[in-house]
Amino acid sequence: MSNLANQWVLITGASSGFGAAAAQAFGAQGCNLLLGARRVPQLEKAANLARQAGAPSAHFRALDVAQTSSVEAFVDWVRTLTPRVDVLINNAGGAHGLDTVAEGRDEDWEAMVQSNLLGLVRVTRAALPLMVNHPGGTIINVGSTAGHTAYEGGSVYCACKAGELQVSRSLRLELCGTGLRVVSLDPGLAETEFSLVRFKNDAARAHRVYEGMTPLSAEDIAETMVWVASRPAHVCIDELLIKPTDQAAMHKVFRRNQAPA
Ligand code: NDP
Ligand code: 8X3
Repeated sequence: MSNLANQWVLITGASSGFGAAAAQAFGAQGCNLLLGARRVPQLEKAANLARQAGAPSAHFRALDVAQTSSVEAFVDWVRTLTPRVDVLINNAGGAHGLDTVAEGRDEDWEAMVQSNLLGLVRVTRAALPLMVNHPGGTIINVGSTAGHTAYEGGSVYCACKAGELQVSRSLRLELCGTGLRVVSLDPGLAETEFSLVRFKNDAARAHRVYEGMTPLSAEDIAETMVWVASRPAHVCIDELLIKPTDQAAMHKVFRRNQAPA
């Protein structure tokens, strides 16, 4: 039996991509799930798939990490289901636009800061009382290669993910001695709804991001989340960069069958 069996796992951004795949992967380990995101029908689908995968329970509720009141209501609801959370996955977020600073829009910048950065600290603050003093408990913060390397058009998104990394480092220091571990899981290109959101539902443009290369899948990341959370209690995977083999660096992506320029 998995050492994660019967643990309680809270996943933000569980309606698609990494979060939905994580619900299934932790469900397959016998975990109880607490799923949040704004799109409730997609959350319900993720919860059903997680139950089919083996989750003893999969609960879901609307959550907007950009709103403190929504985060607090969500965690109050969690308290009615369980007195403890063993694994917190701060995954909600994404990029909005690929504009230069000169062309950037306030609404895109604000949405990115609110979800990727402030959302992460809000959810963590609210959930921590349910986590402290559980040796082996795990907080997994989803960062990005964008938090390590800046790229044109990525300014605010890259800043948010660099912020995620520093928040994770601060939190690890603050929680030292509690038995809780803090992991920054930083993926490269992964084909989810990420690019569709970034390019505001322009499916052709989103598709081109992964053209001719083999990106990571949501399942690759979910499997890695299970791995870090299932290490022995004394082992903390502090920071983990995970990229497609075709992506040697942010700007070095090997693409097959590309017409010569
Ligand atoms: P998806 O777009 O598929 O998933 C994003 C998830 O975040 C959705 O469930 C969405 O739910 C949720 N979300 C966004 N804003 C909010 C909000 N304000 N409140 C609650 N939930 C929110 O993309 P990914 O699965 O790829 O992205 C997951 C995380 O991984 C993000 O933080 C992203 O930045 C990061 N990442 C992605 C990479 C990639 O290449 N795909 C690489 C590196 C990191 P809903 O819209 O229903 O609220
Ligand atoms: C998502 C990966 O390279 O599009 O964080 O920023 S990237």
